[in-house]
Order: sequence, then structure tokens, then C-alpha cells
Amino acid sequence: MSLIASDHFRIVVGLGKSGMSLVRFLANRGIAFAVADTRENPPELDTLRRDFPQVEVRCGELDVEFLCRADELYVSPGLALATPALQQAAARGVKLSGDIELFARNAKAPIIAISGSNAKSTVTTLVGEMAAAAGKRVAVGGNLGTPALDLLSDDVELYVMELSSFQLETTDQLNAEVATVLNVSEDHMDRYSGLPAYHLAKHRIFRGARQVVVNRQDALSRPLLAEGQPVWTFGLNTPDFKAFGLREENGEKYLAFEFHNLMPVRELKIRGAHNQSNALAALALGHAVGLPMDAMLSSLRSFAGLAHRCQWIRERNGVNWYDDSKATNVGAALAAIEGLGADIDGKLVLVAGGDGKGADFSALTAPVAANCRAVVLLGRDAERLAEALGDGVPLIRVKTLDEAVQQCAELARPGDAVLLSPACASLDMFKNFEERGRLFAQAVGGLA
Ligand code: LK2
Repeated sequence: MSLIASDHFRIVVGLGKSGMSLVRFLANRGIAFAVADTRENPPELDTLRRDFPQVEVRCGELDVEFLCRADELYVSPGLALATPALQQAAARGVKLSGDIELFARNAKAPIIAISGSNAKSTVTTLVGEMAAAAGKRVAVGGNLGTPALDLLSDDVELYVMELSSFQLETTDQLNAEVATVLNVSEDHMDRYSGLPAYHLAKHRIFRGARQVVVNRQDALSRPLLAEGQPVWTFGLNTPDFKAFGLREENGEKYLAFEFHNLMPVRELKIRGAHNQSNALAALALGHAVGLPMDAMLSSLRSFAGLAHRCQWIRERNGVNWYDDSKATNVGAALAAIEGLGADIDGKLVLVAGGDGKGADFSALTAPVAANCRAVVLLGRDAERLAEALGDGVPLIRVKTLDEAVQQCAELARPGDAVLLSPACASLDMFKNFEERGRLFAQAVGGLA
């Protein structure tokens, strides 16, 4: 691609999974572009050189002059918009955008848009399965699975999109048919000035949304509404009009819509109050786009949960082992510790630690003291976690995941559960939380 200054030249900044989807999208449409990455050897460099040898790539420190040749930059969710080179380019009139903005401009079918600090992958997957069960040609992806631009197709009837705050920061106008922020609790404090900035980024999901879904039990999930904009709600309390919730009848708890019961909660395979909330959120989103209730309920009955999300690994000597590697923030770890803790006869042996992203761990102190026999700590922020947990519970420091598994095997007693729920990102020691979970399960599988 030539590098003549023009009004229509773009630069893809960050060559990961979504960067590569941008490359394919722009190349397919004959739009002139180049690629930049702050890393010397970005993950998709070999793929790019092989499939698009004509595309100019600049690796290493971002060069403002180079960036200013573009009229629009598509910035990776892994790169802070506050990065000085990006801000300098923006000050010189270059538009900062992202793959989701391009996706929204080009999608011809309705979008269900899902964000939140936790449970977004579970709810996105559930809604996707509900739509498929209803016979819709549905495309599911975004922050999970397939990058948004790779989903675009004229055959698609419905898009179900998981979106992170980083992806939303570069999205001006999503124009979703229905949008939700499932919940807001602290995460990514290494990238935001505080909870308000993080909340603001998440709420960009509502820009141009026709309908919204709100969590009745989380005020931070509630957007400013346009007059007459349809609102559906979910929550674990009793539902009213346009609301999904729980009702009790003859000692049996039911998922319910408005004033009637839908199905007994015990028919869900996914356990814990937070998962009932997830089921209700998925119902609200599906209902908003007109999915039939019977198809949605049958999907709820068969859904067994996601990999690395409080996933059972094995039983050994009366101890059950769980992989909750997906718990990359405090809120997620809390849900697992309280949920699983209440479900077992014994106590939890918790494995936690990693990159805490500047989190305040103090919310873990009391629930960990109440539910855990011991905590095995590893990773960059092990000491910060230790400080927060104090002396309410025995703490064991380890250097590796294998060592953690060995320690847990010695500490756990019959009736206990061992839970990897780090409350931290994995990137200080692993490629991602999937790899961390896989290696944990492997070590657990290797115990005699
Ligand atoms: O913060 S992220 O959205 N996801 C991590 C988190 O939630 O903490 C996942 C952690 C884990 O353990 O798996 C995120 C972080 C870094 C990223 C990113 C998303 C880096 C990236 C793309 C997306 O590429 C770096 C490109 C820089 C030019």
C-alpha cells in the first residue's frame, strides 16, 4: 500500500487479534492503510507479512509524524488512549477510533451489546445460544472469541457482542438494538483515573441504543434514558412490569417475568446467585429482541457454564478442584469465593495473585477469612494481596503454579475445595487467563 498523504489513509495501531481483523477488513475493501505496534515483535507480525506483504508495518516506539499521515487510527484495546503519541496525533486532527466503531458502521443486522465488569462472557454466550435455539442466524463475538469485524456478513440476522471498556472508549456510536452494562465494580485501575472514568467508558455502550437492559441491584448499570426509551430490568428480587427476577412459590424458587413464573431455579446447571442473575439478564436481552421464551428457557436448562469460569476439574481424596482463572478482578473472585464457599461442606483453599492492575483488595478480607482454610499467593501482586488479607487466614507464598498445586494438595482436607480464583490478570506470568487455567488444570491432573 502506498504512503501518499490522503484524506483516506488509516493506521491500525496494535497488531493482535483485533488488529489482524482490521487488516483483513481494510484490505478487502481496498482502503489504504499501514500498521504500527509499540512492540518489536507483535503476535500477528508473521501472519501479516505472509498474507499482506505489501502493507507497511512500523514496530517499536510510536512515531507521531508517521501516525499523522492517517486521517483515522484504529487503536488496539491493549493500548491506552492516553498514550502521548496518540494524544499528540489527536491534537493534530487525527481521529482515534477502533474496530467496534467500524463494525457498528457496517453491521446491517440488530446488535445486542453486552458490557460489565463481570459475567459479560457468560451472558453473551447464553444469549447467543438462545438466539441459535430460536433458529436465528446469529454471530457471537467481540471481546470474546471472534473479533467483531470478522463476524460481519450479510447472512447474519443478529449480532451478540461482548464489549470491554477499552473497546467502547474508541467507539463513538454503537447504535445497538439493545445494550446493557451488567454490573460495575472496580477493574483496570492501571488504565483509568478511578471508578468514574471506567464507568464513563462502559456507559458509551448506550450511545444510540434503541432499548436498554438495567440491573435493578446495581445503580451503576443504569444509563441516562431518553424519553420513551424501552427499559427492561433484571435482578434477584421480585419482578414488576418489564422486569425479570425471582419469585417463590410453595418453597420453590423460580425465574420469573413480571407476574408469572418461567422455570424453577434448580433446573439451571450453573450454580450460585450470580448465575441466576446472569440467566435473568440473558432472558431480558433475548426478550428485548423478541426471542421466544421456550427457546430461551431450553438454552438455560442446557448451559453448563464457560471454561475457566469456576470450572470443576477433578475430585481427589475427597477434595474438589476448580479453575476460575477467568476471575481477573476482585468482584469476580468474590462471586466465586462466596458462591462456592456456601456450597461446600468444608473450606476453600484459594489460589490468588497475579497482576492486580492497581486494585483495592480490601473487599476480599472478610469473605476470605470466613470461607478459606488457607490462601496460596503467587505473581506480581502477591504481597499487596497478603497485606490486604492480613492475619485472618494462613498465607503461603509460591513462585509457580505447579508449586501452588502441590501446596494446595497438602493443605486441603476431605470436604474442602481448591479454587484458583486469582482476583488478578495473568499477564505478569502467562499469555492470558486461558493459559493460566489450562496449566493449573494440567498440574491438578498430574497429582497422583
Ligand atoms: O485488560 S484486558 O482487556 N484483558 C485482561 C484483563 O481483563 O485484565 C485479560 C487478563 C488475562 O489474564 O487474560 C487487555 C489487556 C491487554 C491487552 C488487551 C486487553 C493487550 C493487547 C490487546 C488487548 O494488545 C497489546 C497491543 C498494544 C499495542
